[in-house]
Formats: sequence, structure tokens, C-alpha cells
Amino acid sequence: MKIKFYAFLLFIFSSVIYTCEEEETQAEAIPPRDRAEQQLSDMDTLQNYLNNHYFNSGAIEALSSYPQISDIEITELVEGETLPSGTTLLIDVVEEKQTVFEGVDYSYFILTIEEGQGEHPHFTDQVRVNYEGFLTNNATFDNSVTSVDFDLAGNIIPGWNRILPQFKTSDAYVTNSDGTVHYENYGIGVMFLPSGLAYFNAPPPGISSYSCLIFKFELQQYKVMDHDNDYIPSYMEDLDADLDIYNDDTDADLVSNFLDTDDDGDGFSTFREVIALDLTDTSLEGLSAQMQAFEPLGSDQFFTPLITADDGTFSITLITLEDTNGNGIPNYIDADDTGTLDN
Ligand SMILES: [Ca+2]
Ligand SMILES: [Ca+2]
Ligand SMILES: [Ca+2]
Ligand SMILES: [Ca+2]
Repeated sequence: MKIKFYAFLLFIFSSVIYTCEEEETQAEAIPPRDRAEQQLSDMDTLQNYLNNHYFNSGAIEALSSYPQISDIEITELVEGETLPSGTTLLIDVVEEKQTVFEGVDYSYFILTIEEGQGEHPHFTDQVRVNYEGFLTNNATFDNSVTSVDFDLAGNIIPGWNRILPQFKTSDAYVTNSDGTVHYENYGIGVMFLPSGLAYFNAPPPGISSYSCLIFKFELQQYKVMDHDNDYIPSYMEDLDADLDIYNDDTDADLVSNFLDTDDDGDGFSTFREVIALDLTDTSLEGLSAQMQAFEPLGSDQFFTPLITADDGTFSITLITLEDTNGNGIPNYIDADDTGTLDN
């Protein structure tokens, strides 16, 4: 069992990746375009771009150090020009993927430089990334100067929380003497998004409505998020597994489960309706040994994210979901079932 130590508490949120509710309200005066029709048009735009641009595949392969987004150079293939040696036309290397958003079938494209050797974040986790965003005319509209943290469960463009979990984080990083962190073996790639998986009709200033967006990105770290601190990680609160955590509301109290501390509305807090066993140790190795004693975990068990206390001790909690009446629904989302309530 490998323990991930997420050492950073400073959250730097960039404004651009988040969609803006206020602008969406203002934009209601003009009805948004039909999503399915816009997707057809955007696929033309993206395919055209991928057919007319290449990247420096040979130079990246020849790098002596781990690739960074600044190493990825995408260049337009001018009409009549032959493909330069050591380059690859984007359409020949990208993967086309599908997803559903707002009930509409979407396709998008990914160029994988390296998948990464750490772990896959969940679609509701916090991620630390470096990125550069640009338009299909290759004009850059945003980029991170240093690594930034994003809550994928926040008001983020839907392309991000679908694509970043397909990559892995870094498995090796060191903190330099000046406090900066050097990462290795992270996931690195480029995503090509139709407007429907980006800002659609409500972009921030500097981006036109219905713009297809392209992002180079490095996925450095992640942290499992439990937004309501009820022991159930937010990705598990997407009960219908549709990548939307806002439409899951077991007790229909208009508070989505990932923000609801009593998910089934039975008057008992969710954290009391599961069995929680705290494990603590002064070393990561010691904690890891304690955790291994419980392996393999049952399908109804999981560990919460690691917590490092001010005094340097490490702790983690083993959660077991109880289903007292055996109806297949864990107690915390079964209003007829409370279980032991032992914490
Ligand atoms: Ca939760
Ligand atoms: Ca859902
Ligand atoms: Ca909850
Ligand atoms: Ca409850």
C-alpha cells in the first residue's frame, strides 16, 4: 500500500477555467444555441485543426529530461507544405473519445505525450496542474505561470473533469530548498475540446462564445475531496455515476449528496451511519504497516485521505459501509437503516 502525501495547503485558483454563473444568467437574454447542432460544427472545426497542424514528436522523444508543456510545439501545416521530418500530424496521433454532457453526446480529442506513473484522480478531486489554453487560431488565452490547484467538482469546464482523470499524477517529486517542487513522471498531454465541453455560450472575457478550446497540461498531483466531510468521498456521492454530483439527492432536500451531511435525511449524520476506525502513527511507514493489516479491503471498505497533524503524526481512517438490513443499500443512504451509530 503506497501512501500519497499531499503536502500543500496553499490553494491558488485561477479564474479562467471556472465557468461564470453570473454571465450565464446575463446571457439568458439570447437563447443559447442547440448543443447537438453546435457539436457538429465544432467537430468540423476540431478535425480541420487536427488535419492542418503537426507537433514536434521527434524532438519530444529526443529530450534528455521529462517533457514539459513548454516542449510541445504545435505548428500549422501551410497548404502545399510537406510535413517536416521529426513531426507528426495531429490527426494521426490523437484519440477520439466520447462522453455525455447535458444529455448531448460529445466527442473530443486527446494527444497523450505521457500517461503519467502516479495515480488517476477522480472527477471530483482537487488537482494540481500546469496548463496553457489556446484557441484554434493558436492564440493563447490563459496559462499557469506556476502550478495551480483546481477543484474538479467546482464550476469547472466539463472537459477538464472528464479528461484529467484519464491521466495519472506524478509518482516522484522533491521539494527544492527554495520551497518550489520538482515533479517527474506526471501525465502530460493536449486536450482538444468542443465548445460544449468548454464555455459554450458563456465564456469569460477574451474568449468568444462557442469557441473550441485546446489545453496543454501537466497533471502533477491530486487530493481526494470529501466536500461535506461526512467520510464519503465526493466521487462516491455520484450515485448514478453520470459524472454529475449535483443531481444526486437521496432525501430530496435540495442539497446534493456531496454537500449533504445527512444524505438520507433520517436525522442521523452520515458520518455516524458508517463504521470509522482511526489509524495513527508517527511515521508513514508505521501507518502503512497498520493499513496493510486490513488488506485486502472489502468492497464496502475504503481509506480516507491521509492527514498530517501539526505535531507530525499521520492519520487515516478506515471506513466500512454498513448495510444492516442487507437490502444492498448502505445505511447512510437508506432512511430505514441506521446501524450501530457507534461514532
Ligand atoms: Ca462526502
Ligand atoms: Ca450524478
Ligand atoms: Ca454527503
Ligand atoms: Ca442519515
